[in-house]
Amino acid sequence: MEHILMELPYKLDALAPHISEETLRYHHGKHHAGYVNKLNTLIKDTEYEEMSLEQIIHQSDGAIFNNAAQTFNHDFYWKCLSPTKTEPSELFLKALEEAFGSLKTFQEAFTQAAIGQFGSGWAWLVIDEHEKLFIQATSNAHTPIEHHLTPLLVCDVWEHAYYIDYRNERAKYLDNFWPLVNWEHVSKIFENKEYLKLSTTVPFCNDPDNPICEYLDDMSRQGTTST
Ligand code: MN3
Repeated sequence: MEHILMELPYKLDALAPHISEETLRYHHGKHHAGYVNKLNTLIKDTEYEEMSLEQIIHQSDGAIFNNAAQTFNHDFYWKCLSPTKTEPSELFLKALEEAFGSLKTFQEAFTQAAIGQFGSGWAWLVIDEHEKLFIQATSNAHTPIEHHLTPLLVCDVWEHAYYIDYRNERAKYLDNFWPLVNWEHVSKIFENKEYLKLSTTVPFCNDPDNPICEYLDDMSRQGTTST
């Protein structure tokens, strides 16, 4: 199974001025592509060759884990962004308010987690099996799906995500991350979290009558393809 670089769901210049075309060109075309290519090289003729990304993440370590997890994390990151303004759904907003007080206090706490992550990593909003929403920062390639948590939102805080546009000023990048958040995508995952929980153990749900299955299968297909 060869893993394929996911196509961006928007044009390279669509996120400007918040994230420039040059950043997207490097971040997607060089960094993300680099992880996918490296992964394909590393898994060739190994036990990981026929596994889905999620399976590799759960079963590998070292360079194979790093490149598989970075492939997953970037696929997820691009889908969390949108050039058009979106709003959280009522149901999701209510859950955010219950967990964090308000959308604003959630954003402040998430921003602090993103800025506070020492070195390279990711800031996430995740939901656990008890339906508890929380913010988590992970270092390097680490990802909540290692621990069977369902990610809802992510911000890439590796310097390559913001250095071209904001140099070392991660806080400025965070200010410019919020207007791009695809709340519709985040809300859609939240409202269908039962299926997503399953997806961390069953990568393909294959139910043609279920729209969320279709969506998950699309996500999987965009990351991988059978040869
Ligand atoms: Mn990155």
